Amino acid sequence: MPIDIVVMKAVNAENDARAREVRTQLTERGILGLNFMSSPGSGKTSLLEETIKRLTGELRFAVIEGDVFTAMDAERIARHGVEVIQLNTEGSCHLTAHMILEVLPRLNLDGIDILAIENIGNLICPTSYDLGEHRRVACLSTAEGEDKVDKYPKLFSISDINLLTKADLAPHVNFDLDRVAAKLAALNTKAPVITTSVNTGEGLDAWSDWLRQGCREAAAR
Ligand SMILES: Nc1nc2c(ncn2[C@@H]2O[C@H](COP(=O)(O)OP(=O)(O)OP(=O)(O)O)[C@@H](O)[C@H]2O)c(=O)[nH]1
Ligand SMILES: [Mg+2]
Repeated sequence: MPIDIVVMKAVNAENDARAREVRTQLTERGILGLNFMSSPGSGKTSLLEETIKRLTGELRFAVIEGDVFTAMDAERIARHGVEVIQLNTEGSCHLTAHMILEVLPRLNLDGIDILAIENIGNLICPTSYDLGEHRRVACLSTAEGEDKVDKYPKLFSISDINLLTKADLAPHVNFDLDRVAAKLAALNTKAPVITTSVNTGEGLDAWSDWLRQGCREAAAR
């Protein structure tokens, strides 16, 4: 018997209005706003740490860390001498633009090139909430399995870049990087796909170039 599938979409006009406020504030300052989204443990904070280390002296970062509980990720970022705030949702599976608007005044954004927002680890809820970012960064780690692009397509189809993280683990977890990269490229023809590993440094030059280009565009707005 065919399965009855019901699709229901939430409309969130209030969040969108707050997101526009955030985006305006960032745009006026020439800051590139990034929203990092992916599963828990797929390597968002590790990538941010490695990126900050590599680009120190060239680009200045501020970071908003989203987690359900703990300040662990903010503590990791703070070790790199970067302005950071930890947002705890205490249960909610995503950040909202309202939360970002609330904490923005607490960050010193003078001279900042990139505001990186690490969303709650989750492939579903964050995709429905514009945070006021300019670009959405989606990560998929090899350890999660090849099927995640098919099972959770929305994130990878609305993103501005798709990063295949933990490339160094691919041979150990039966993950065909080329096959998944092709699948992502077909799903989202506008977003580049970059294979990365913070352990080997693979892909981090291309990722840094993508950030540099985004910053040039943000400064020219
Ligand atoms: N082998 C390998 N391990 C990695 C890589 N990147 C991150 N890891 C490891 O993956 C684990 C999770 O990384 P995090 O950076 O904390 O992941 P996250 O996406 O920020 O996790 P949440 O904030 O909980 O959603 C850590 O033990 C990292 O050391 C990588 O490129 N290769
Ligand atoms: Mg993290």
